[in-house]
Amino acid sequence: MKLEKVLIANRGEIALRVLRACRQLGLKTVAVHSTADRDLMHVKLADETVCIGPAAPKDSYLNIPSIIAAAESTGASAIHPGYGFLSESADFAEMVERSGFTFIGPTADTIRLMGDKVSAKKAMQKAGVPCVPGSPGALGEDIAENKKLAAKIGYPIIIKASGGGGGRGMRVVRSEAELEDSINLTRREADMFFNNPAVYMEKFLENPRHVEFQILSDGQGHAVYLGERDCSMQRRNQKVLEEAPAPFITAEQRKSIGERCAKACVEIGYRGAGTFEFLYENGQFYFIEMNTRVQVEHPVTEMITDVDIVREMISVCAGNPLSLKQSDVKIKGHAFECRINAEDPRTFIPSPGEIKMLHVPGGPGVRWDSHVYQGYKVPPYYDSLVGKLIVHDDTRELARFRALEALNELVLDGIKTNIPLHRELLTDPAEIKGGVSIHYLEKKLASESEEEQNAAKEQPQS
Ligand code: MV4
Repeated sequence: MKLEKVLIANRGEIALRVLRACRQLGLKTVAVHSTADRDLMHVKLADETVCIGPAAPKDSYLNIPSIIAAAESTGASAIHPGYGFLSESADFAEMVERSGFTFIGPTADTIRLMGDKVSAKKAMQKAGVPCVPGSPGALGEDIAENKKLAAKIGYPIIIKASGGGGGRGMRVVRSEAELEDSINLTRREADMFFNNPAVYMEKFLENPRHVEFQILSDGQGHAVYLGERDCSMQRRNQKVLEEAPAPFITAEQRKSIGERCAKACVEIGYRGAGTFEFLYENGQFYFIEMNTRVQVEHPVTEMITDVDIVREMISVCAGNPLSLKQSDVKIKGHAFECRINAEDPRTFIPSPGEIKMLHVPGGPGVRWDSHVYQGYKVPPYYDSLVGKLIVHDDTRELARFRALEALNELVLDGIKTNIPLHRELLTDPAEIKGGVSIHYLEKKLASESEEEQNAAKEQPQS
């Protein structure tokens, strides 16, 4: 290992996850934190700590000069960005490398390529990854031309901002009459939000699943795929419950798509951990975006493959060749991850505050990835994830039982959490069957609130 000391440019559970991987590799750690995060668990455990600014993310976890200065002053050799914050900022990766540190992730050029959804799609199409049918590139100004293109693709279509991603800057178009206004509106939003007016067109898939492939690649000609995850159970682009492998995906499909993703990584010289996001509908995979970071839900893949994704991403970014071959990757059993959020289980309003009592579940096949402890105060400034409950067992049904048992053992009092929602989801008939679409949860919540309103009308006195 050519690295000695890693600065962790993140907070919460992922900062602790990265710290654990560093310890496993014999690396020293530097925790940088905001003034609101002095009490974080990984700050207590790190070899060195640096306060990089006030609570507001733009003044601390998004403050590039502060983070680089902290790396400089502590003599760190590398920076791990975690997820969110600066993890997919090409400018940050570039600044880190120019300042003489190793960025634990792909090169700035790769992040830029994938951050621009039009160039990402072109690169993946060229590498043989199946994509959603759509415009060959960014849309031009000629409306007659765009109408022709949309007619050829077939309505409904979706207009997406090339600089967007993760569900921001998109508009569905159901008929030619709406096309011109929709393109113009999406363009203006794209220019405002992403400083890039480029938009593109795709066939709109009405009821797909979200299935993503995890890859590891060393940028030295070796890449492996670690199978796929199903992340369809989401609300407003926030994933709630993830699993691996994805229900009803065959070994042949896994191999076929996985091999194409791995080959694409070799072709673009990809370094680190990466995720290919697909929509899956009627037995077909359609690439939409690539994430160039470690993801929240990486543990479900770790559980079914026994590969330490975070350790491996650090190792390859330190310049080591991939420590495993594709033939070493064996998918075993089934895993679920419940994202436990500090929020009202019905309204989803964040619920920061002190954790008065905490008891975490345990036993075989149970993993708790969390930075919180009894007496910890969940601050109001950041996202509401307080822990991830990950379970593994031989079959999907056994893993589901295990998740329910573990949720029963879990005590997290003092703040509101979405634990009741997870209980509800893991006993939902459609979830038991598996393979729900990306719209399932929102439809379920809408129909439940309608039922409640009807019940209230029938009994106005209560
Ligand atoms: C789509 C789509 C349907 N058809 N593209 C939203 C997040 C962004 N990563 C891409 N998204 C979508 N792209 C086509 N051609 C539906 C969505 C979508 C979605 C995708 C994955 C997970 C959740 C979603 C929720 C709403 C819409």
